[in-house]
Amino acid sequence: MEFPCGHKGLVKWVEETAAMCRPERVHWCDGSRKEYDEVMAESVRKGSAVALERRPDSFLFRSDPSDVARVESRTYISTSSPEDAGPNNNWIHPDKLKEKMRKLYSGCMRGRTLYVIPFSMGPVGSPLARTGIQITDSPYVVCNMHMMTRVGNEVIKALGTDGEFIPCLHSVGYPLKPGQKDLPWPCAPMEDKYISHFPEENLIWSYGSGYGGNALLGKKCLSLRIASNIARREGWMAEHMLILRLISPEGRKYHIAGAFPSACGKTNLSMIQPTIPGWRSETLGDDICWMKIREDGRLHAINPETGFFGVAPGTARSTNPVAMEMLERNTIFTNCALTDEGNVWWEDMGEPIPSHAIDWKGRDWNPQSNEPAAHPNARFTVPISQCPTKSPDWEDPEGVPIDIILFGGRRSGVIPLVCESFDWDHGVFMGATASSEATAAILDKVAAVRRDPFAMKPFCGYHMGDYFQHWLEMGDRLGDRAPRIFYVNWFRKDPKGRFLWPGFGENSRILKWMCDRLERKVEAVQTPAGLVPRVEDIATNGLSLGKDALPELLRVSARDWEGELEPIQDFFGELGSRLPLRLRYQLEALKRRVKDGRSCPEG
Ligand code: O2Y
Ligand code: MN
Repeated sequence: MEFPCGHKGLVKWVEETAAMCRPERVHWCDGSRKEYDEVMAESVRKGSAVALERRPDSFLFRSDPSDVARVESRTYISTSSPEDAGPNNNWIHPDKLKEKMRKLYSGCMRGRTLYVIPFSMGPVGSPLARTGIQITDSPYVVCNMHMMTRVGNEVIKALGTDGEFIPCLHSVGYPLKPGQKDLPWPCAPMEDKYISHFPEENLIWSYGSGYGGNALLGKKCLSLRIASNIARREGWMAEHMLILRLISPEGRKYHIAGAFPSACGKTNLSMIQPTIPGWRSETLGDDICWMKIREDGRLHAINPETGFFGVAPGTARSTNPVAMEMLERNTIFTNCALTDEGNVWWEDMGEPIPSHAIDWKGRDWNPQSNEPAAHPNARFTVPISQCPTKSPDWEDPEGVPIDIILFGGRRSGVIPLVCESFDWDHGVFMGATASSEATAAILDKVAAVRRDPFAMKPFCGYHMGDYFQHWLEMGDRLGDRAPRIFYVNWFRKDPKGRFLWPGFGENSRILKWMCDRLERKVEAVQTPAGLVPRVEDIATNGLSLGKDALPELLRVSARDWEGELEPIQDFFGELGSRLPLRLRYQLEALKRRVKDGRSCPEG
């Protein structure tokens, strides 16, 4: 083994890991394009990837049908005490979990290369950045990490001889016997998959899955689950948020951080093209946001990633033209369909349906086939540098000052199109009670409402009650320099089940209203839910909305909100004594407002 690094702690960890996992060789990644091209070429040669004839420098991987998404049931927060992991996480004691996983790791890389990936989340040298070292036996992970993070020698250099790093160990969990033929997508059976986090020692161990959030450990594991713990200890915030810059016709820049559960159009919003004349926007990130209070007393944000790992199905010129342009070259596709021309295709792509394709399982497919050609969680991986709307400041190591925090969810009724919080604590209550309906595709028409506080339910690496408390304390420190908080719901429907709001670029009209609120240009209407726009303050010129649509979108019915109270109370009840008192007060205040609202004639 060759160790291109003078960091004794790192070398020792790599040596010990190699002794346990028994790879055939060890490769230290330098992050170069040459390295990416070689690892990709090897993946093509071995039959794991297909080079796409119709898209320059682009490749298609097909996963094992059992390994297609994050697996929350196999994801653990392993702390000494189960209370610290909270009811929002699966828990096993670290000693027991490590014993179990060491057995799985023993010899698990036989016949494979162990790659050492030094990576930085955030610009190297930024006061907000963190270093990780991922060990993996997956070439797919190496190529994706190249796009999603800053990989290589500059990270090793910045670490020096004793710098701090977060060890991230990953194996697909499929050792090869001598002479055994490999699979295109090796992985372990579900019962052997573990995505484990040890926040007390900033350590990540992942075994058995090669897919996305389970395997690209810089993303959900480090940047959210482990970072949320570090951020709490150190007084900053690691959030599941997009970052967007909106620029007014006068050139005033507004920075928006937004948390939305999956299937709410977070990536689309991060690449919004405003439809209101004179307004522009720039993309800073679509998934993760690290925020810290700086010397000016404001919250500054960076996106620690360098790429997008987005859902392909539904991405189209009509929904996200920016993404479609970005994906024209140098993109890794996973679980999309392959056309006979050597291109990718997916459902709701807005391109003609091919008369024949190879589906994500590698089978012949035609429009009469009973299954979708692309998996619903098929993905693209692409560098931010290719994004046509990227902000020139997307890599600013100091971050951008956040003016507006958005929460949202997908609700067909009750929740208005937009609502401003009365103050920070009320905004935290909005984030804490955020909810979304599973789409009909998932739950066969029954629109079940699920609580997804701050869109962090699967990603908060500690007790959710303590997380709420951390948000409250950040507000105390920010005082009058705190961003303003808004809740949006682009998905309200009329009684016939049709969306009332057109969404996409038109959402800029709602973002503009928020900016007008910051500038004190418009008043708002006080409702039990919060502060809602006056109909006349939303710019609707050029929109073909029915005359009743906007009043309906902004309507807050105390009667409807009464139905929200019990589910919130039940959800808060699950958090037990760690639910902050200040959120209990918020719930009581909401109850009072709803009761008072009901006694109004229009209640
Ligand atoms: O299914 C996966 O492993 C990907 S999950 C993911 C990927 C990119 C951005 N967000 C998410 C998420 O689950 O929030
Ligand atoms: Mn996400």
